[in-house]
Amino acid sequence: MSPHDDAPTWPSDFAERYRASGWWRGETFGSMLRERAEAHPDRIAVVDPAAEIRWSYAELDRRADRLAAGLLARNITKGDRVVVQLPNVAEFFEIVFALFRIGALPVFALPAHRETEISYFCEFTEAVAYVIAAEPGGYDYRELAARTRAGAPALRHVFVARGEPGEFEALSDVAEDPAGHSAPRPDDLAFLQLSGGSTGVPKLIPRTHDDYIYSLRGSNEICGVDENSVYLCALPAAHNFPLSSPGSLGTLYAGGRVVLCPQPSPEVAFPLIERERVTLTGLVPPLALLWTQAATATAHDLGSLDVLLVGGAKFSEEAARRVRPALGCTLQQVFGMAEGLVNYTRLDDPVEVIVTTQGRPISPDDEILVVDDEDQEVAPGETGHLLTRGPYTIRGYWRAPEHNARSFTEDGFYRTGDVVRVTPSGHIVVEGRAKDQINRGGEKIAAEEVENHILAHPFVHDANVVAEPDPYLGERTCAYVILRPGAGPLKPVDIKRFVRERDLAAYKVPDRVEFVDTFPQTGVGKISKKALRTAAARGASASTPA
Ligand code: OOB
Repeated sequence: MSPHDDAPTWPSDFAERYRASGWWRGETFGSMLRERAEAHPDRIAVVDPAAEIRWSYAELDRRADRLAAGLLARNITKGDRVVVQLPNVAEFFEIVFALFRIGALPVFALPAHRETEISYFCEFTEAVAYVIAAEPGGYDYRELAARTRAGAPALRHVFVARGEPGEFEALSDVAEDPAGHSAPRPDDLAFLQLSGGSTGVPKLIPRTHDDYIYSLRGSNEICGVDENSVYLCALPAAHNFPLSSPGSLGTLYAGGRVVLCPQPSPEVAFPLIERERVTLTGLVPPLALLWTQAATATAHDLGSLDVLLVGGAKFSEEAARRVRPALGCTLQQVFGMAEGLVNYTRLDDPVEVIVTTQGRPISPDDEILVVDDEDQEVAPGETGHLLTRGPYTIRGYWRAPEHNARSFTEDGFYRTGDVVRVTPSGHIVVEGRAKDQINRGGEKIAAEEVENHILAHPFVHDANVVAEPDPYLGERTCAYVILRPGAGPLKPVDIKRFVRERDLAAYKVPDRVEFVDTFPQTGVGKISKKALRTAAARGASASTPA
């Protein structure tokens, strides 16, 4: 099966235009790393302070080559899927570039994912390998791997990148002397990224070398990233924001230095910023708030920091105004999505634009439509649904034809699910969301997914999950639950525990559970999530979380 049967791609006239405009330049991640290693072999590419690792470009290139050879020897080849679930460790880049080089596709799982998510990724993508660290943060991923393998027949290998491999193979034992192999083409898929999603299971986002590298190059230009940049990777490395906006891959593209931060608290990050002379980093709004508070009292020298990117969820104007006074750097708001489109405020935008908008697109070829419920464009400046199409926005999810028919218009625009307006200066302001999702401080939770978990409880008749305001996270989850008649005595914590025990990412466990007798309905008799959200907002201010 050709990759294009799995993933809809750009029509040829668009592809030709994107090439002719110089957006797609025929680069691949494999060739990019090789070129940087040849141009400046000794410059440091990746710093992993916890493991005292400092890999030069030549070292990273050599390691990726050797690992690629070992993967090929294990019959992992072009187009194969490999689930990568690593904390912020140097080996993340080693394995990812090795996979890029042979054209195998990393599937980017997050460290928070548990058996529910990982088995789904392995089964759905028919992954042949799964890469973990043994027990970062005290959680044993080897046990998770053992459970996952039992239900995923295609999974032939589990590689342990850090720590005791136990019954599995250490990643360091995989490396071999390189032999020749064919390289992927620039228009081949490079990896599968995860969608935040609003459906029962996450969808997979197919990105090509051409399109993703263009988004890096564009981001670097807008964010001023060059070979002198030092990027602190504070968010989970595999997420699209710290990966590419401009993130660690953008920094490596520019020949700069990536410093891996094991966790994003000011206590861990500030000393690293001082020691490594970090020039830019990216944070979700709750962390940006925490950092601005901590910065006023810190003894660490944060003077090297030029740019703080904040995105993943709406950053309030009040918080945005505090960034420069507290951290002494320029704020860049980022409104992006793993499906493609990324917007940035520009470094030289007026302060008012930086603190009140979510920026404008990377590319002159990013097409933006703001439409009403009937897909008709609204008047300029009016609020509506954001649709987009462009040189680094996918034309469809991987192996999801039915879903694609809903998430994309007939002429290929992606329905972002975001509700926005565009200012006269062309900047986008995110006003809300039409998709059934909770954005918990940048972590996306599909309501339907959590509802399905609650519905599995034998005492539950029906469940609805909505967002409610939270002063720190922006939003948190509230589950409204109707119990079956005659159900035994049940407390909200019992529902939470039940969901937690289903072995899924902890951030998906509802923050608050409320039992009700009925759900509010709309005029046509459908359950009104809008009314539930209003009720939740009242409840959130009236009660502490159950
Ligand atoms: C980033 O990517 P995803 O795929 O986790 O989530 C995308 C969604 C957007 O559709 C929007 O609903 C929300 O996250 N979002 C924002 C936002 N940035 C993302 N909502 C309001 N304001 C913002 N600044 O979250 C992502 C990917 C690349 C760069 C930055 C963020």
